Amino acid sequence: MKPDLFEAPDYYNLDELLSEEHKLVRDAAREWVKRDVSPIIEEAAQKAEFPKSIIGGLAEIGAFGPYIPEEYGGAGLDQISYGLIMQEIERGDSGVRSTASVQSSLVMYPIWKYGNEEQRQKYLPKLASGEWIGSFGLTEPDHGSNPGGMTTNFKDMGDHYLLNGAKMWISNAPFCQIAVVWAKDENGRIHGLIVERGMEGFSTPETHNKWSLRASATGELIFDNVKVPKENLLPNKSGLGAPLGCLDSARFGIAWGAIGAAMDCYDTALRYSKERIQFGKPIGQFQLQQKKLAEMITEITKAQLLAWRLGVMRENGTATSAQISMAKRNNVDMAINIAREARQMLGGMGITGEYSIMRHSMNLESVITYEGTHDIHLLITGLDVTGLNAFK
Ligand code: TGC
Ligand code: FAD
Repeated sequence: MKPDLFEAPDYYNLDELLSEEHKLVRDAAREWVKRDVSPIIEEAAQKAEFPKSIIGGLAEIGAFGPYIPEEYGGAGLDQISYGLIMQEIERGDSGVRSTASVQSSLVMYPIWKYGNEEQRQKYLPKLASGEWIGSFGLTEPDHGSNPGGMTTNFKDMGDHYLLNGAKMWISNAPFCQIAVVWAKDENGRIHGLIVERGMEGFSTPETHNKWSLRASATGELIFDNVKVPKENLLPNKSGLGAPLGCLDSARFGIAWGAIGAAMDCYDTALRYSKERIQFGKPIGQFQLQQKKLAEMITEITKAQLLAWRLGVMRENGTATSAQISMAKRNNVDMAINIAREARQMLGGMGITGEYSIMRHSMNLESVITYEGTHDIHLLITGLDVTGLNAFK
C-alpha cells in the first residue's frame, strides 16, 4: 500500500469551531492512525482478520469509552471529541471504527447508563483499557430492521436466568469476552443481559466470506440453555427503547466516522488527479474530474457542518433520535457516493489495494446497512415530519 500522505480537507475552516482540547484529541487519533493503522490495515482486510495488535492503541487514544467518566476508566471527553475520534479512526478503516463504536456505545454505554454500580465497577475499566472486548447482540436471523420482534428469551429459574436464542451479524463476536444481549422475559419485555465467554451453552461462530468490513470480525451469538447469573441483568432500563438508546450514541459516532472515510477518498483522488497525466495534462485539469472533486468537497463540508451541529446538540442534551438518524443517513450516503466517484478517478489503480478507496467503498456497504439501513432512517425522518408511522 502507498505511504499515508493524508491531509484533512477543511474548506470552511471548521477548526475554528473546535476547542484546543478537541484539536489535541483529534490530532492524537490522526497521528496514531497514520502510524499504527495505515501500514497494516490493507493486509488485515485482505486476510479478513481483525488486527488485534491495535487494541492497546485504540485504548490509548481514548477510543474505548471517550465520553464515559474517568472514574470508570473512560476518557471523560465531550461528544464532539467522541465524534472526532470516530472520524479519524474511520479515515483509517470502517472496521476498526466498528470495533471502537461497539465497545463504546453499545457495550460500555448500556453498562454505564442501565447497569448498577457493581456492574460499572466490574466491567467498565477492563473495557476501557481493551483488556476485555465486548459485543452487542440485538439483530437476529429473522429480525433485523424490526428488532422488536426478537425471539431470544430468558426464563427466571429462581437463582439464575436461562437464556435461549441466537443473534446474527454481531461485530466483535468471535473474540469478545462479554456480550450485551437483548432478550425477552416471560412477559415479552426486552432486557439487557451481560453474557460472559465461558458460560456453558454460549458460542460465537465467525461469519466468513464477507466482501465488506473484512478487517472487522463478525459472528453469531448462540445461547443454548445458558445459565446467566441474576446479577448480570441490566436493572435500570428495559423495553426496546433501551437498545435503541444505545443506537443513538453509535449512530452519532457513525455520522462522524463516515466523514473520515469520505475525506480519505477525496484526499487520495485529489492527489492522484494532480499526478496522473493523460493526454499530456494532469487529469485534474479536465472539467469532468474537477466536477467530481468540487462536488466531493461540497458534500464533505455539508456533512462536517451537520455532524458538528449535532455534536453541540448531543452535548447539551437536545439532539433527538430523528436528528441523529438524519445525520447517519446523510453522511454515510455522502461517503459511499464519494468513494464510488473517487474510485473511478483512479481508473484501474482504483480497484487495487495500493490505495484505500476500494476498501472504504466496500466497507461503507456495511455501514449503510448496520445501525439501521438507509431506508429505515428515511422512514424515521418521514415519521418525524409527518407524524405518520410507516412501521405500524
Ligand atoms: P417503536 O415502537 O418506534 O419504539 C419502541 C420504543 O423505543 C423508543 N424509541 C427509542 N428510544 C431511544 N432511542 C431511539 N432511537 C428510539 N426509537 C424509538 C420508542 O419511544 C418506544 O418507547 P416506548 O417507551 O413507547 O415503548 O419501535 P418499532 O418496533 O416500531 O421500531 C422502530 C424502528 C424501525 C425505527 C427501530 O426498531 C429501528 O431503529 N430499527 C433498525 C434496527 C437497527 O438499527 N439495528 C441495529 C443493530 S446494532 C448494529 O447494527 C451494530 S453495528 C455496529 C458496528 O459494527 O459499528
Ligand atoms: P432486513 O431488515 O431484512 O432488511 C432488508 C431490506 O428491507 C433493507 O433494504 C431494509 O431497508 C428493507 N426494509 C426492512 N423493513 C422495511 C420497511 N419497514 N420499509 C421499507 N424497507 C424496509 N447487529 C447487531 O445487533 N450487532 C452488531 O454488532 C451488528 N454488526 C453488524 C456488522 C455487519 C458487518 C453487518 C452487515 C450488520 C451488523 N448488524 C449488527 C446487523 C445490522 O444492524 C442489520 O443487518 C440491519 O439492521 C438490517 O437488518 P437485516 O440485515 O436483517 O435486513
